[in-house]
Amino acid sequence: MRTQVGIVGAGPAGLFLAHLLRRAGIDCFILEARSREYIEKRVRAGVLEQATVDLMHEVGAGERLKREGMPDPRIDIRFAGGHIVVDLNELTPGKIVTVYGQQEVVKDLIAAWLARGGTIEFEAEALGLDGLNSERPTILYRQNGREDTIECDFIAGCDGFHGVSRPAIPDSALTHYDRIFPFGWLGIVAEARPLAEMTYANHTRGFALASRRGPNIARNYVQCAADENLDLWSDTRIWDELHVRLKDDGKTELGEGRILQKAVTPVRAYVTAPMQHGRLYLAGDAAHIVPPTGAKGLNLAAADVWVLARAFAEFFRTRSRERLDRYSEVCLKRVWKAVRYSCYLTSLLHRFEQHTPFERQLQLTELEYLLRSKAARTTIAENYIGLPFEDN
Ligand code: RFL
Ligand code: PHB
Repeated sequence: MRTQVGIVGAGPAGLFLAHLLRRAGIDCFILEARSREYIEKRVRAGVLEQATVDLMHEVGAGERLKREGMPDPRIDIRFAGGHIVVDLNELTPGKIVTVYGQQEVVKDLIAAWLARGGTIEFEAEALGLDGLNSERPTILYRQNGREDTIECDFIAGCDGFHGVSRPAIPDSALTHYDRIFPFGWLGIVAEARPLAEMTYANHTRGFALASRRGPNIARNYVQCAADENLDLWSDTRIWDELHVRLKDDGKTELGEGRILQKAVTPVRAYVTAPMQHGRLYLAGDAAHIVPPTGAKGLNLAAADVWVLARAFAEFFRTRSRERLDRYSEVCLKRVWKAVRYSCYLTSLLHRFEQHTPFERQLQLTELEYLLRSKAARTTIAENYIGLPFEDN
């Protein structure tokens, strides 16, 4: 079997890429290790930058998003010294973000892809990549207990942080940049009334975040240990911590309800450079992850493949590899800005056990400054709504 671009992984990166390639008349083959049901139910991100929303429309998968996406014109930050309102609409005129679950994005992209006659090989796990420095790299995969190979002009490694693509590159060809924060996030989805606004909290007991997935579906997080034992977190304890940390002392703002899902997420920044090797191009979490505080991971995946699709289109139109050769350099400039921002917000909002009183005081002073300075809030807003997708 042969294809122009072999895509490993049907997460947001792989699916957006497939749509963009199809529009450019480029043939691709998508392999996904998990079942369709599994990836459509995997609860993860929820904040879409406007450029990501625009991309959903551009690939013809934006209809439900338009109806059900929740435009979010502001974010709030609560801390001991007060309540910071970051008015996105005012600070970045006319720009906002949209809350829409990642699994809904994935569902819509899959449905639109299949509706156009595309195929996805589900439960087809890539086992290894070969010939990356040749003209015909191959993907070895297993499906229904059978092993098979697909020959490609190029391979797009969109298989997330734990995939096989990045490890297929000789380690000596890569530089890894890594920062593991000494805590995790315990995230829940609950049938409960969310807070009225997307609210982040810096509290002496730790960070908390109140987001949502619908008018009656809350998506909330509390800072916990990196290796937290979920058995120690009864539903009552979770709700109590959320009320305290979000300064909802009278328990009047945040509704409580049945918890549908509970999981711990690591807080980590990681970047590999370069994001390409021979005829393999990494995109999304396969190449980088960011702490969830900035809500950037899914949006970075979309930005990467937007650049990659244009580079493939140029190659297949003109046989010039000029854009492909610059892929990593172009993406990493934006990636590092998102890493910088996500680490900044993480440092600003979390409790660090090892902080000295001096460092804690600096953190509070930064929050106090944000409360008073429109310029400081504008910096947060400009990054939150997302830096432009750029291809040079
Ligand atoms: P994905 O989504 O991990 O998709 C990779 C796909 O590849 C498949 N795969 C393989 N397929 C074939 N063969 C193999 N050998 C394979 N190995 C893996 C996997 O099954 C999977 O389907 O990566 P992608 O496409 O790069 O997308 C990245 C995003 O998923 C990720 O960055 C975000 O979820 C991060 N993130 C957030 N990002 C945002 O932009 N906004 C947010 O609000 C936000 N909140 C979050 C987040 C991530 C979180 N968690 C759980 C890590 C909140 C949380 C809690
Ligand atoms: C979410 O809704 O899941 C969410 C919102 C904001 C973040 C991270 C996750 O920073």
